Amino acid sequence: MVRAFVAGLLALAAGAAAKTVNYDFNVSWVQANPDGMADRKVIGINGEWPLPVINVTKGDRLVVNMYNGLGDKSTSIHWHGMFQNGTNNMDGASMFTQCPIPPGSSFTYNFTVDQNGTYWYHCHTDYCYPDGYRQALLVHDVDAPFYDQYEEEIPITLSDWYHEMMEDLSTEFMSLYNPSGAEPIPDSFLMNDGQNRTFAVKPNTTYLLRIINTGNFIAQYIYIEGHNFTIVEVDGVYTEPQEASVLYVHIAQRYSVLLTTANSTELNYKIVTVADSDLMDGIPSNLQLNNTNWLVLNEDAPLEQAVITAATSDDLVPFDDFTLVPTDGMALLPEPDIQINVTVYMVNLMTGYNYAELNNITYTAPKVPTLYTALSAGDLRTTEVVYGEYTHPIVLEHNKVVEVILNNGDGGSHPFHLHGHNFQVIQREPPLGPEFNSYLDGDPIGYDPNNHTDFPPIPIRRDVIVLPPQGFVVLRFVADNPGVWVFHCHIDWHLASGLAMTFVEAPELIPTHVSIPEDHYAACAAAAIPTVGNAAANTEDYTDLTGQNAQPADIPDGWTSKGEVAMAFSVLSAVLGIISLVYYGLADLKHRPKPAPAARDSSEGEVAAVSTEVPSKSG
Ligand SMILES: *[C@@H]1O[C@H](CO)[C@@H](O)[C@H](O)[C@H]1NC(C)=O
Ligand SMILES: *[C@@H]1O[C@H](CO)[C@@H](O)[C@H](O)[C@H]1NC(C)=O
Ligand SMILES: *[C@@H]1O[C@H](CO)[C@@H](O)[C@H](O)[C@H]1NC(C)=O
Ligand SMILES: *[C@@H]1O[C@H](CO)[C@@H](O)[C@H](O)[C@H]1NC(C)=O
Ligand SMILES: *[C@@H]1O[C@H](CO)[C@@H](O)[C@H](O)[C@H]1NC(C)=O
Ligand SMILES: *[C@@H]1O[C@H](CO)[C@@H](O)[C@H](O)[C@H]1NC(C)=O
Ligand SMILES: *[C@@H]1O[C@H](CO)[C@@H](O)[C@H](O)[C@H]1NC(C)=O
Ligand SMILES: *[C@@H]1O[C@H](CO)[C@@H](O)[C@H](O)[C@H]1NC(C)=O
Ligand SMILES: *[C@@H]1O[C@H](CO)[C@@H](O)[C@H](O)[C@H]1NC(C)=O
Ligand SMILES: *[C@@H]1O[C@H](CO)[C@@H](O)[C@H](O)[C@H]1NC(C)=O
Ligand SMILES: *[C@@H]1O[C@H](CO)[C@@H](O)[C@H](O)[C@H]1NC(C)=O
Ligand SMILES: *[C@@H]1O[C@H](CO)[C@@H](O)[C@H](O)[C@H]1NC(C)=O
Ligand SMILES: [Cu+2]
Repeated sequence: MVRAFVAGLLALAAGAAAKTVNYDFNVSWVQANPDGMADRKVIGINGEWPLPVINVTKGDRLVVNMYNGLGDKSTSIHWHGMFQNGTNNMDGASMFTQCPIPPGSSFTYNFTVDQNGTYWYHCHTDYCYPDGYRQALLVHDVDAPFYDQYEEEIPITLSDWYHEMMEDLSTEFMSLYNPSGAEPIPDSFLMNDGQNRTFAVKPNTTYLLRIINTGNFIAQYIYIEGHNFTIVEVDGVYTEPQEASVLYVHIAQRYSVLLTTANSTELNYKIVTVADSDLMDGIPSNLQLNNTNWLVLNEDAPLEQAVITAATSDDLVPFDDFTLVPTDGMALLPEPDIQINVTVYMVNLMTGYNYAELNNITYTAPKVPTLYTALSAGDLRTTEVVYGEYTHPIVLEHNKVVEVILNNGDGGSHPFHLHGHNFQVIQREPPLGPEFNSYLDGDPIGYDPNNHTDFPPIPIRRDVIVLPPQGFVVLRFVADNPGVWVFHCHIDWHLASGLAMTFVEAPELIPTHVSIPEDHYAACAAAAIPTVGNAAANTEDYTDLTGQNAQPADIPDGWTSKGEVAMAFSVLSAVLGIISLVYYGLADLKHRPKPAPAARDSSEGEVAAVSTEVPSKSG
């Protein structure tokens, strides 16, 4: 059946022009119980959940008319991995490229898909996709180098799952009672939005598995007993085939793998997923970290639960994606024109809540979506000042080579995503594998430009990279896509905590590259969000940011360590007569406190690195 579908596309590709794929999405709350443990409200489309998988052929135009029928929540759709070259306003990132679409409003997404591989779509407005608003988007390509090597495709989404609504979890998360920033622990893990999935397959037959982590928070290992994978695509980039037995798929990452089934129909094979418990502050005893689903070769053979020999997820050795090579052979980009050096920190600010910062900025949404500021600021659009301090804007000149040095001052791993591009990953320490947590033993170690291993001649490119605990990654891309692009951690808790910054790329070209349809402005009007002005919505003087949304102040000296802050705020809560509200421990050690503001320039507790001579523009 799938083959018939693909054959139809082949006929199309051979002669006819690319087609338009139309969807009407009426977004509303529906009930679901994917793990069999709790009925809950989820965000459905046209009254259904799981949501529709979107299939397009490379070159197609995708038009999605979305109506927000939720009644009580604003939304948007981000087409994860789509470069939106010339259609920046279709990127779906609320307050970056559009207004959040309020209940009762409609909004049309309309863009062409001229990329390869495996993608997904998800809400990109405060805390919305983990309520179920996410699904696969698959691009079919008859010219894929592995196209004639498989018989059928099998899309596989992995996700963590919560029984409580994001709305309720988020108020516990960002609160005085959670000064350590411990993320809510999921209640279960899903495959294709359910559990105990069976995939009927034929023996000795090759399939293309398209694996996507559509979760909120937790990375998962995946392997299939008795089989290996051959990786052929990551995040939309075809790769030279490489064999792997275990994959580590962090939030928003995708892998396409060829899988040849066993010769015999004697047994069914276990597809095993193991949640990365390193990301969790505590593991509730009833949480099923590892789950079994099955490749079914024989309907009469038993479906047994996997017996996991590894004691913890750390004993599984995953494939290191840094070693992959894109089939298009794109060479290492030259020395950068622009170098951005940012470090992840987890901090407490004056509200007493926990925030995430890149250097000293926790992303705080502007009053006007940044793209609309770029469109309305006239010649000042090329200056960073108009975008406000707390959106953490960096203006990138057209076609310059950009290098991002991303250091991790935190003890957790972070899956970083860049909109509008994929990037070359030219360095990562420690590597994915047994050494992954090895920098946790001492202070964080930053990238040293004078002491690094050789860059790969043909580096892997992808759009989500795992930043190791207390380690670093170095990324390069060309600023060849005029527009406003978010660079952020894809753990939704961390995005909400401010782990994001804004690249404003070739702003002088944005007005000629991007035009905003009427319905996009209408959504803003309905949401009472201005569409002209600087980040503070000032239309008179774009350099005057008075009244901009600002991050909370730093905690004054003397309240410097997170432990003390946690203590102070828990004392405060006790004084207020509020007890036993602390569900996740205050004694969290995973998140490393950032040094006090006064100590930022000293070496103590700082990310150690040698500074560089590259003509640089740093965040
Ligand atoms: C899947 O199987 C496990 C083990 O038998 C069971 O505990 C769980 O409830 C099942 N999940 C669903 C959604 O039926
Ligand atoms: C989608 O965009 C194309 C190109 O701008 C335009 O021709 C077409 O009318 C648009 N379709 C819709 C439904 O807006
Ligand atoms: C989309 O493609 C996948 C994988 O080829 C297939 O399983 C699914 O049935 C397709 N969905 C539709 C609606 O065509
Ligand atoms: C498996 O398939 C391959 C290629 O389709 C074929 O050459 C081989 O003989 C098959 N092996 C068995 C045991 O069926
Ligand atoms: C999988 O690959 C490993 C090493 O890469 C090899 O030892 C093992 O035999 C392979 N297993 C299968 C089923 O091909
Ligand atoms: C995309 O697919 C085409 C073949 O359709 C191939 O030539 C090109 O190298 C691929 N690009 C990437 C980034 O995978
Ligand atoms: C299938 O059978 C062939 C020939 O007996 C063997 O070489 C191959 O390893 C088998 N493949 C699997 C997946 O069992
Ligand atoms: C598998 O899950 C069980 C229960 O959740 C846990 O005790 C065990 O350590 C897990 N194994 C791995 C490898 O995570
Ligand atoms: C961050 O540091 C820079 C340079 O020291 C300073 O100019 C800026 O005001 C700081 N921003 C915040 C939000 O603290
Ligand atoms: C260079 O880096 C290596 C590996 O990270 C480290 O062991 C070594 O001490 C560093 N050398 C210098 C001179 O900093
Ligand atoms: C965007 O399109 C321009 C012009 O066709 C091209 O040069 C550039 O490489 C594209 N960038 C991306 C990220 O697709
Ligand atoms: C990056 O910034 C950090 C903190 O300001 C500094 O210690 C480090 O030397 C810088 N690294 C590079 C490569 O510029
Ligand atoms: Cu993160």
